[in-house]
Amino acid sequence: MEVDAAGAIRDLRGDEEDPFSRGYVCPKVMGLVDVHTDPDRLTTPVRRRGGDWEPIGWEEAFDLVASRLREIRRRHGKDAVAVYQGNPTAHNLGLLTYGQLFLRRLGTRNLYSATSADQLPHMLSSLLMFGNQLLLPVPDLDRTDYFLVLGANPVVSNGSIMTAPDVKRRLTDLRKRGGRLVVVDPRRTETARLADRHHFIRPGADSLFLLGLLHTLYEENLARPGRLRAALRGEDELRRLAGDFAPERTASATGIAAGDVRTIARELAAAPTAVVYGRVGVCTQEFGGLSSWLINAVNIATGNLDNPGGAMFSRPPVDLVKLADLVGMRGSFARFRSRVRGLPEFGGELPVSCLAEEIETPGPGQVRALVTSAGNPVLSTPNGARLDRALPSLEFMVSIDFYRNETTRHADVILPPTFALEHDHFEIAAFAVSVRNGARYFPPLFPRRADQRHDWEICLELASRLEFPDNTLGRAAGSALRRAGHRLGPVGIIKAAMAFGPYRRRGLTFDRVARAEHGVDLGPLEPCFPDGLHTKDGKIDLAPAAYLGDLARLSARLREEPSELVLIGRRQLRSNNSWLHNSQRLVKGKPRCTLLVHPDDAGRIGIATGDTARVSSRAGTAEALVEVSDEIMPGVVSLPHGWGHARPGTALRVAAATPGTSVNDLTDENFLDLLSGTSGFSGVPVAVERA
Ligand SMILES: Nc1nc2c(c(=O)[nH]1)N[C@H]1C(S)=C(S)[C@@H](COP(=O)(O)OP(=O)(O)OC[C@H]3O[C@@H](n4cnc5c(=O)[nH]c(N)nc54)[C@H](O)[C@@H]3O)O[C@H]1N2
Ligand SMILES: Nc1nc2c(c(=O)[nH]1)N[C@H]1C(S)=C(S)[C@@H](COP(=O)(O)OP(=O)(O)OC[C@H]3O[C@@H](n4cnc5c(=O)[nH]c(N)nc54)[C@H](O)[C@@H]3O)O[C@H]1N2
Ligand SMILES: [Mo]
Repeated sequence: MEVDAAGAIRDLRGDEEDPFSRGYVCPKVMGLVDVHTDPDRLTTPVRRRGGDWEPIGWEEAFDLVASRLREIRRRHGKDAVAVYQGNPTAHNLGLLTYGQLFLRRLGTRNLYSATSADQLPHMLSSLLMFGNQLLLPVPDLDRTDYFLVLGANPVVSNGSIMTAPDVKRRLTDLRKRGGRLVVVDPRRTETARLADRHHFIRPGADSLFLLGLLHTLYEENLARPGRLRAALRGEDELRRLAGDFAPERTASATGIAAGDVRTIARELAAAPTAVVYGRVGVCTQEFGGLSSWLINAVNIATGNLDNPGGAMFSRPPVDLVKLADLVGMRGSFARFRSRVRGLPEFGGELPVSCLAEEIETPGPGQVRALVTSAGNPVLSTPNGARLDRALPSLEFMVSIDFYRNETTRHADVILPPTFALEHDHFEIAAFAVSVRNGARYFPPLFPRRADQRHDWEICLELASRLEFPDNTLGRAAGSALRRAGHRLGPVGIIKAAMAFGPYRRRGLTFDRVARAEHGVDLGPLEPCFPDGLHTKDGKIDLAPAAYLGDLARLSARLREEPSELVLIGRRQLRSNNSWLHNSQRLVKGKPRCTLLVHPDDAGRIGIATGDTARVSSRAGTAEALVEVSDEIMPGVVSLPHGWGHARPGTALRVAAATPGTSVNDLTDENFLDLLSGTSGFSGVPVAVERA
């Protein structure tokens, strides 16, 4: 870090001696510096009075929030208080520890998070096949000979459920050592440009493509599950059902020629090691559940699950899988259903697609209050516009966030935590899904001011005030919790968790990690099955009943006439979901929130680059700037998410000057993966015309 005489940050550089990142830093890093110094960032609590905001003290803010939430719970029951947790939770030690203590212990069924707008299908397949929602397979990127990427763009996203700093170099290395990269995506992405081959696929058709791969593997007698064969259950069933999905039969629905599918299947089987990897594009679509299952099934059928160069499992120093087992959180599915639409619970949470209707629909169990933490669901969830309209009807809303943005502007109180550069970091989640085992601790880069609070302190304080009945005994218990929490802190929890971790015998303690200036390298991934399976019978279920039941929905879709035009998303290097657009240096340049349209479609519609198009879906209408390009598949248009900063009442001056359009004013809360409840951001039917 370079700091000038006035104490301002001039430059941030990577750590070249970090064995893991080798000095690579994401281009968004300077954006973090901008957030740190952003005059729009809140550092003290604020309270809304009508359209005006006034700063208040922490004591007053905590009192207000605790008394309002208590009172609403007393009148309407626990389910009347909903919770939404956003994406930064996963990288925030305080929110992963004390955040869960407060938010999950509110005891509401109306628990929502970005999970159901993201990786839920992967967690579901891990639960149903391996017995624990956190046993997430990770591609062994540095050792594989064949990398088939479906619905992911790691060159831009930097890898997701695949911690792999400088993924671009790793992909180039793969090809240098003679390996092959094949990308299947409705857009010729930045990752596809590095690939040996790229195939367009119709959005939502991945499960048909994957069934075509399985069909070929079985029909041509190429399936070789190898070492894990004895641990498999349901192989005959899988083989039988794949029999119905010959690639010749599904080619028109997927847009991928049968010959190409067969070639990929043969290459997967012939490669010494190979791995199929799928991310957001295969999850947030109509058949996200089936897709995740089938990705695992292909990796198993080719003998690549849990073997070097295939899909493996990280072993982090904080063993989340084991901890989840210990505290009874190995996962759950459809234990209960949402009140209004009957969508299934997963891991104690309900799909975020049903949050708005749970607020709007009267009756017992109606949501009356909302706590949001590190999330911006108005911009990031399907039909965010409907949620935006529903939020003002709440009796009370509190947001733990340092921005007054499209969501938090509806709050009655905003409790701003310190920002990432003002607290320490110990990545639990990232190393749980890392392509190489490791650990790293970062102390804070800047001290916080005395009047600032960390996320964990805010959550601990609210838990202490809310957890117990409002009597003398309750208050004593609250103080005891507060004292214990402050004594332990988030690091105390890490220390305790590491004492249960897999490296304790090798003497890896928190202090050792903290002292290792460049991080600790714990070596390549190692096989862990069948011992590491968490299923009751110790086997991998290749044909879970939930998926078999969902195949009829897929077959019905195969018979339907496809929509003429469908919408997908697009991640961009200088954005991170909705919250880095208040950084001038990240938003400058030509407008990026553009609607990509294929030249054939543009010609038919009569629009050209630079025109404004009106896009409409069942959910709504929005205008967007057109960019004609053949990098997008014919019949598909793409709009990035996280934009739409023109809403009144926010305090984001830079973002408001380059607002863009929110794609989630077009996505549809009724268009989703009905099996898992995951939001459908890909393949939304739309109409486009010249505005
Ligand atoms: N159409 C479409 N929609 C999508 C997606 C898509 O691909 N297409 N992607 C989906 C995915 S994968 C995700 S993960 C979700 C993300 O959905 P959300 O998590 O709801 O949205 P973010 O934009 O990440 O909002 C993060 C919020 O947290 C705040 N914040 C940042 N750091 C911290 C912190 O340390 N503490 C606290 N308390 N607050 C913090 C920011 O100010 C911001 O308000 O969006 C989903 N929405
Ligand atoms: N720069 C940047 N980095 C990020 C983020 C960001 O916003 N900006 N967000 C972070 C978050 S929260 C996450 S979850 C990760 C996500 O990480 P990734 O999943 O790698 O990122 P995406 O760019 O969403 O990749 C999804 C791809 O799926 C394709 N796609 C869409 N529909 C389909 C389909 O039906 N089938 C197939 N096969 N492909 C489809 C899209 O064209 C896109 O290329 O990235 C993280 N990193
Ligand atoms: Mo995400």
